[in-house]
Amino acid sequence: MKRPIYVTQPSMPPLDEFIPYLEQIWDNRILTNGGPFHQKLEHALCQFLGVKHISLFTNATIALITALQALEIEGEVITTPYSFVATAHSLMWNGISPVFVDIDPTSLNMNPRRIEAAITSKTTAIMPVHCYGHPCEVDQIDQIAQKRGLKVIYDAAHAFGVNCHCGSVLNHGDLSVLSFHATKVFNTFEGGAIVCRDEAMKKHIDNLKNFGFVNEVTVTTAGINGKMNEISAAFGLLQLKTIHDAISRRQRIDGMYREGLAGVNGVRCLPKTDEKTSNYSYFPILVDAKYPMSRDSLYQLLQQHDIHTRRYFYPLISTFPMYRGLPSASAENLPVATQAANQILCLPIYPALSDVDVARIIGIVSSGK
Ligand code: T4K
Repeated sequence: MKRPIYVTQPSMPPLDEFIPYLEQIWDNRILTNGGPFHQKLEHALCQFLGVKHISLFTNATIALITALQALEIEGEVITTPYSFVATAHSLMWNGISPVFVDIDPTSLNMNPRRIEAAITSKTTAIMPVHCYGHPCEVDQIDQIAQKRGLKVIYDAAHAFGVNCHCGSVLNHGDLSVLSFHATKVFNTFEGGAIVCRDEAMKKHIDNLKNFGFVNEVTVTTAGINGKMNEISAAFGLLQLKTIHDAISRRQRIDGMYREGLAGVNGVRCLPKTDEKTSNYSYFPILVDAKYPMSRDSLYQLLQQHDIHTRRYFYPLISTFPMYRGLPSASAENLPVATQAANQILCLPIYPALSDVDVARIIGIVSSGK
């Protein structure tokens, strides 16, 4: 039976290659709390990603919440409405008010030219998102933050292995947060991480993710339980072995879509990136009025073919009930994000997606039937 096609599917190494990892876990009976696979994965990821310190987490949402705690952020934080809802929720869980600024029409990342006008006496930080794994305008954002004395926490949930002009994009800002959810380029079933540059901060974050314990009898902060378990960490180590192949396969699919959709009236792809500045985690298209049907009709048409796309990120975070009353949440303040949310469609992209299926998707999008 033919399987449905999803917007993404996790990369799954052969099961028999995972068995030896499970045997070790069964053998030593350390299931969590910073066990041997956890230590190994932190080390391996620092090397692979080109970052100094990494703290593994149970998921990116808890990591974002903890990152804000680690930097003692309060008051207002400037962020983007064009993201997964966890970005703004992490602020709310810390009693912080999100202030939404519009996005850039080309990259769909936070528009740095909108930041300064949104700063008030209560602003303490900026939380941009490297949307679809495309680097934000990091130099401009970091410069504004420095000039105005603000912290920067990058939501880098999509940006595993992504570089900008000066190396890993994860080295920008005060902290960066990755997601290793099943739907991501690199996954540990559920998982996430905070990247930081100095050892004292890494210790502080490790302390926060372990209830605030510094030793058996001493609790110094009101921490949380954010630890990654050993099965997830072992799965991550196994995934790392094939990550280059997985990203290359995604790059090929990206190339096929770009070529196949180039002449389709009313369909726009985001600017082409290379293997340094992209991990090809998503393939977003913008469907405008020149296309023979609406974005939602195309979404439904694909569904009729058992192809399940996603409208990341529609609806905008700023339209959800807990945010829509904020002054910065109005559609007039966010015209570019509002338009993008109404036009966006993320097409399937994952290593196991065959060339034949990619060609079939291109055919449906091109012909509208
Ligand atoms: N910041 C940003 C910018 C994010 O995008 C995210 C998460 C976060 C923070 C928070 O990270 P975590 O706390 O999750 O680590 C998905 C993911 O659940 C979510 O992690 C992700 N962003 C978001 C963009 O996408 P849904 O509701 O679209 O997921 P779901 O379950 O509908 O999955 C999409 C498709 O993937 C399914 O149609 C089938 C396929 N799939 C999914 C799962 C879970 C599989 O084939 N296997 C699976 O195990 O949110």
